[in-house]
Amino acid sequence: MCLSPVSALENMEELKVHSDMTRTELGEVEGIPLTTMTCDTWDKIWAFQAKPDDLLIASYAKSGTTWTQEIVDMIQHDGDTERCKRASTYDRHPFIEWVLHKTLPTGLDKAEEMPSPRTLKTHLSVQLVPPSFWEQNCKIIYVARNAKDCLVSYYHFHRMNLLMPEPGTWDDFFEKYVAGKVLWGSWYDHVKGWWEAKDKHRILYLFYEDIKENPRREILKVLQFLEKDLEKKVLDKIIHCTQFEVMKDNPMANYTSFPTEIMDHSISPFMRKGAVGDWKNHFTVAQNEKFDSDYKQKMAGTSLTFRMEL
Ligand code: PPS
Repeated sequence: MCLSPVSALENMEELKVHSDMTRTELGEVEGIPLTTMTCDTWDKIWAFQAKPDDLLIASYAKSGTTWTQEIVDMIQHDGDTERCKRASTYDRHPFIEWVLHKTLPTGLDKAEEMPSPRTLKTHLSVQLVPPSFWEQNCKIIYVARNAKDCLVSYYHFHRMNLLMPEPGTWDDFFEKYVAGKVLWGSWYDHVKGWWEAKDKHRILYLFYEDIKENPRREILKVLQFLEKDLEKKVLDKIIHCTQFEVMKDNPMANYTSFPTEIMDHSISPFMRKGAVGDWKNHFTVAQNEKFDSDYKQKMAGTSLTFRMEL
């Protein structure tokens, strides 16, 4: 079933703001910091039943998830922009471990209601992905972004998303991120864990920097992975519509449909800079040295490499 943009919107549950919606505290599942609401529903999340034709888009937070979601949705809908505007990113692709409020449908509820084939989102570390995804041999697209730009983007996201844990100052957040004491845990363990998994499962591992450098080349990889073939003019349209400036103006992709009590874009827009190398505007020289030496240790022994600038 494919709803027209209007009927899909009419069927969408309105996102209500509740007075007890406040910045979340963190709990832990197997040592990974997750929101207390995710921890409280963990048994259900772990028992989630994936289907063989589910596609999972996975990432560490702020790595280009929304961008990848838009690229995938446009491919799945043959470049039909109206169909891709049927609902916000948040409603098009259920976020399996997310619980906004106890009275609102969870990511799992949305996934369960959704007809197949479903495209789902997660920021979970590979070892926390519900086992049915592996049992069903689902396709997974993982997108990774260099640690420094991810940190900067995550800091600003904590400032503007008023349900995220309190970020503290830039210096505080920097320390927490390096120590892996932030929501979804250590960036280092996340990217390395998924990198190892890609050789054992149907995982397409993409890099934000590569998509930025050459979107055509990377979108072609996604097309091939999804076993789709599109005419050149459709591909050109997808490249155009998934550019940063175009997505920034797309209310169905830029998270402006969220109430300002949850995401306050006047503090920092969700579509903030969309650049590679913005970390240079944030890191002090001392922070950069400290980060680099710690990075070397944490990333020793992996074949995974990142570009911090283009
Ligand atoms: S989330 O909340 O974890 O799902 O965020 P996520 O979508 O992974 O990452 C948000 C960052 O990705 C940038 N973005 C883009 N960059 C380039 N091109 C396009 N089309 C695009 N769409 C989103 C977004 O601006 C966030 O990065 P920063 O550095 O904060 O700008």
